[in-house]
Amino acid sequence: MRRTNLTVDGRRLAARIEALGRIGALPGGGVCRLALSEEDRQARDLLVRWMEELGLEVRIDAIGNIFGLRRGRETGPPIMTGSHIDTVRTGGLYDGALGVLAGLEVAEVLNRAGIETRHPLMVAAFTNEEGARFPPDMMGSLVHVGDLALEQALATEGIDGETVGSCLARIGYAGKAPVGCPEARAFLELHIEQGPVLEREGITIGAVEGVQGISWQAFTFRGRSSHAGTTPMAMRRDAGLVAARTVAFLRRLAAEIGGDQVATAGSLRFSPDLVNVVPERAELTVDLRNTEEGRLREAERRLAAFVEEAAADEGVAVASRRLARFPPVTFDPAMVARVEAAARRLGHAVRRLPSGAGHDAQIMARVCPTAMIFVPSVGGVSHNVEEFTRPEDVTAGAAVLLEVLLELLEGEGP
Ligand code: HGY
Ligand code: MN
Ligand code: MN
Repeated sequence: MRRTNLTVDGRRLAARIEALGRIGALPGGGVCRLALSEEDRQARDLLVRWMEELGLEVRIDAIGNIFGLRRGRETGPPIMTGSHIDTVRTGGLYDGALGVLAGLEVAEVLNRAGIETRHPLMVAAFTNEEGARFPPDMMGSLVHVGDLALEQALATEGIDGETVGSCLARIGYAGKAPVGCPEARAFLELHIEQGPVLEREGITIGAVEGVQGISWQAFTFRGRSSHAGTTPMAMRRDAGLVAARTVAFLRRLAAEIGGDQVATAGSLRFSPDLVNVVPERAELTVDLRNTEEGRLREAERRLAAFVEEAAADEGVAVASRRLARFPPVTFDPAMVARVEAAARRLGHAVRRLPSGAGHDAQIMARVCPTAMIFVPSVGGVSHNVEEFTRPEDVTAGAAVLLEVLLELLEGEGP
């Protein structure tokens, strides 16, 4: 039985998604709003304006996390929702933005209905969730929960040599509010699935049970540059070869570990990167993920052994650097059950599933009861300019978010 007949306005939500998506819009479609870029600044400015128009009290903390507070009858820890507005280079309209803007939609529904909830509602946009420019991912929420020191985050150097601190200051989002507050009573994140499961099964809502473990490493291979024409093959110390063999090994590694194991070589750069010079240096990133920690560790072990042997065979030195490491996370069962029950009350097909992608909820789960709501990604595609979720599914996800938040805001559960 539904507690109210409040409904979200899908058109209003879609309009905000479109408006935000125009910031960093790519010529052929899609969005590029790398963390702390000029595009991120513009998106942040728009979000802050929307929050202020909704009467939310805006606070920006020292790592640039943006929080919009809607007061309740009682003070104390808020019920928090939200996600991120930074994107990868080939981003879409929905990854992150949906969760933040659906949170604004919930605030607007409550405003228009003149409802004062028991607990405060807080809508969050965490800094640098993607980690694509400045690893690790989920940086803003990690600092928020106290598992990454602010100084260390600010000193982080990005793939372009800039630091988080200098970029944050440049875009004007090195906020005055101390990091780590407010404590949330609970956290609920709406997000696109970014994978094929819900669409393949014709299901509208995912009640996400947890997030798989993530391991990001950067490998630097150092050989010797030499002439492509005069250097006999047996004399080469080809850093590029070792990197390329490692990329090929990843596919075999994922197949042999099996199960949910995935392995990705996302970035590979040679130096001096010239057609007639054997590469003296190769820099490779590896992203390994698994729902089971033990298997993820085995994948890391086998990768390290392969890299060691391949480098030794070629007389190449290798150094590795950890960019991010998150164990698998299980969400609060009662919160997951609330998502499932709310979806059913609203008449939507729902199933439980793990998240293949990392999310701020994965980090917030360390400090409060947390869960996620998924909606389908057309073609299972994301981190791709073709990313798309049907409007009716966007509206359904926001409706489930509203339904569960209303329960939490009136004090049921956490
Ligand atoms: O990498 C991830 O899973 C997320 O998009 N940051
Ligand atoms: Mn995301
Ligand atoms: Mn993403």
